[in-house]
Amino acid sequence: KRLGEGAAAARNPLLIEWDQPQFGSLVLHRVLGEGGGSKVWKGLWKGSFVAVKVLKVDPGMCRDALRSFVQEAKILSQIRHPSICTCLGTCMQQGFPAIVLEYLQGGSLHNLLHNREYNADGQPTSAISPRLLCRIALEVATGVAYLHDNSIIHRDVKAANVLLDGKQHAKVTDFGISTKFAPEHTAETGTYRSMAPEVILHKGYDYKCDVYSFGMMLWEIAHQRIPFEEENGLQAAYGVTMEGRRPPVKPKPNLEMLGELIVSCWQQEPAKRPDMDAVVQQLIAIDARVA
Ligand code: ACK
Repeated sequence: KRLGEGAAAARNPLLIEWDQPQFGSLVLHRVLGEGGGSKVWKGLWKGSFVAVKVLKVDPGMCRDALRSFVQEAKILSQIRHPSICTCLGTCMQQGFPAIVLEYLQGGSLHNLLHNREYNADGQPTSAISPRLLCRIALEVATGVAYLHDNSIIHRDVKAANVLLDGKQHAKVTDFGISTKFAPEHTAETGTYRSMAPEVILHKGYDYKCDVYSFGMMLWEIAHQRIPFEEENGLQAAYGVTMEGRRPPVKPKPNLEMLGELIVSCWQQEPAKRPDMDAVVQQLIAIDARVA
């Protein structure tokens, strides 16, 4: 398949922008995965691999899916940071709305933490170094802090939305439900296990919902386990909101220093959580001390 062919886009009522005519030479190779109404392809453009996120357009598609895809494209094309997956261009042609992203070959942080090889005793065959994990946490924190500085709330900070490049540097992705800050956000969005209580309860929320989700991701990094793994998403959400429950904090060796930060990030009261700049500062200090 080739993108960017067909001047029909110009006559198209759904055409939002066709801002990157140079993507005419982009070739799609294979599907990397699907989810949330879009498919991600691995492609080749000007001799480099790229990831192409294509909205699945079908007759039953709701307007919201298109709206959030356009929102993601807009947000991504306005931002640039070493810890955010770079958007190389967008194409909003009917039948083929697509976002072209840098290709990140290292897989997701979720995959790094949870899909490891185990020996016959159920022990992982190799340990992930605490240094690498602290560096990844710091990189994600700088990416989210950058978003907040640019008035963007990610709203779905979690290990599956952090991808690693060839040198295992972390980049935040998936801006499908990100939003420009407005004081009265109430819509429920995100993923139950990592969603802040105020978001689950449809209360007003702000940047601090990302701090909560970051805290939950930090717990996942420090324990290399899924939070509330014995419960389904709804049970976890009930425990978090109604009972103030959180997973027990007992970090793996050499990651104990993350414990206090985790607890401060997921406080019930958003105002008591640190802002992302403070989280970055604390992670810099931890990173310098980790063995
Ligand atoms: O977890 P994964 O291996 O990484 O599977 C998902 C899949 O596409 C559906 O989202 C992968 N993916 C998303 N964006 C990129 C990217 N920029 N580079 C490489 N893989 C990506 C994601």
